[in-house]
Order: sequence, then C-alpha cells, then structure tokens
Amino acid sequence: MKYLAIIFCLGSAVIATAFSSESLARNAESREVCGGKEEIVLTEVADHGFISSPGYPNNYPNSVPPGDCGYDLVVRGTEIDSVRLGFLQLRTITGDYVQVELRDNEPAQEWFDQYTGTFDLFLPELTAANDATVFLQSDEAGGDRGYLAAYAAELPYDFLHGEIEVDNKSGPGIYETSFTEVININTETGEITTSGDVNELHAKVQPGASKTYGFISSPNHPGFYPNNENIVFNLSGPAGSKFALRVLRAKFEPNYDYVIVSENGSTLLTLTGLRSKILYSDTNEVAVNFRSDFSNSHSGFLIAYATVQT
Ligand SMILES: [Ca+2]
Ligand SMILES: [Ca+2]
Repeated sequence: MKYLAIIFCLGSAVIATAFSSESLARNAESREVCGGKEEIVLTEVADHGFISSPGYPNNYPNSVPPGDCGYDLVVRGTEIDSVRLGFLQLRTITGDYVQVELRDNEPAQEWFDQYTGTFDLFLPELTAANDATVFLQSDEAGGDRGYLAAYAAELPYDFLHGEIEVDNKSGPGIYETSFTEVININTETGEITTSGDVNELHAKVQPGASKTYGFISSPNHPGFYPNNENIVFNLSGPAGSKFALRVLRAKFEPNYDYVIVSENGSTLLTLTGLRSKILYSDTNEVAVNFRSDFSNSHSGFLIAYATVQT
C-alpha cells in the first residue's frame, strides 16, 4: 500500500467471519433478493472492473440486509498489492446506505464509512487499500439508483515512479503523427466504432457489464503506450444524460504526452497525473484526446466512464 486515502475514520470494526446456521440461512435468502456477496480477486491479468448495487442503473431492491449483498475486492498477485476504488454514482435515500470498508496490512488498519443520500456531486475521493468491501443495505420501502464504482489494482511501484529515459527533444517532429484514430463510443446504443484497427480496439476500450459504462485506456495499458499516438475517444450518451469520468491510473512522459478531456471544444481537464476527484460533463458528449510524441513512453492512463441519468 503506497498511500492512505483520507476518509472519515470511524474506528476499527471487526468483520464477522463466523458462519452460524442462522447466517447461512440469511445468506441464502439474500442471494434471492440481491445476488449475495461476491469475492472479486484482482490479479496482474484481471486487474480492473466495475461493481454496482443490485439492478443498477435501475433502483435497488428493498429489504437488503447489511453485509449480505456486495463485494469483497481482494488483491492476489506477486506484483500488485492494493486496490483503488472510485465511485461514479451513489444514490440512496434515508433508511438505506452504502457501506465501504477498507483494510490495510502492515500496519493493520481498517476504516469504514456509510453513505446515505445523493452523492453525485461530492462523491468519496478515490480510495486505496490492500482490500475493500462494499455493500448496500436497504429497508423495506423506497429506493434509488444505488451505486456504480470502478476498481483497479494499483500498479507496481516501478510502473508509477520508475525513471524514464529522456531522449533529446530538440528539433521538429514532436507531434508529427500521420494518423488520428477516432473511436466513437455510444452509451445509448452500445455501439463502439474506430477509424483504426478494429482488432486492436480491445486494448483501448473495455466495456462494462452494461453498455452505459466502461473503461478507456492508452493502448496496451498498463504496458507502455506506443510513440506517435493520437487517439480521440468521442463519448456520446442519451439526450439529457451526462458523463462521469474517473481517472484510476495516469502516468505520462511529462510535458510531451498527455490526455485532454473536452466538451463543446472547451477543455475540462488536462491530465498529467492521477486526479482523485470525479469529473462530470454538462452535456451528453465528451471527447478524450490522448497524444504521445516520438519518444519515451510510460504506462499511460485508465479512465472509467459512465453515462449518468440524474
Ligand atoms: Ca429504502
Ligand atoms: Ca513521449
């Protein structure tokens, strides 16, 4: 674990692990209501994805008992040792809540927090821990959309902080790319098209379980991106919706490689490092432009996107 997220510390809670016959019966019942508790193991190969409340983006069910329905995010790898968690939407009403638990080793520490209300505009900061648990609890009546969160393993230290060799940057040719790849992502129809090689598309776009959200990344991420890249990701969603973007990883050659997020031609964000805050568009159309110059690359970026209906 390389840094601690700053969240409210409510003290350390002991997570019950004993299985009584009563809790087993309760778990069986909960699986019918909300799918039960799922363990997601992050490895070097499967290192990012989404979790959501049951039924998302439709309303979550009623009468979901605390702790029975949700996710344990567990990191098991020789290179990776912790997970980042970034919410893209979080909506509950009084009587219901989302609980987030973060646990670290060496020193052993634990935090948990509960969220009730409409957090779209002030979602929890990007958090990180050795492992995490997220679940939703609901009472017997009334609900909302619940939550959608992206997770990604933190990259090994060398990926994040390793020295990059800097070639001589003098002279012309820094951005003489001959081809701009345009990737169109439509979260209403689920259609994803590219003006480049369709066989390489999976290395740049990874749709989630629903067509309304997914990941975009620099080519080959978390491997090093190629030189001379110019990729425009055009995200469009249904009329009246907006986009939530969450940067989970970012590492570029300083000053020469970058990502610009724009809307209606105006820059919303120039990305050079990890940005912990959520980024919302005002409209249903956003462009994300990745550029790299002729030399020196790094692990690039991983951004989670989601169409958010408010
Ligand atoms: Ca409720
Ligand atoms: Ca470069």
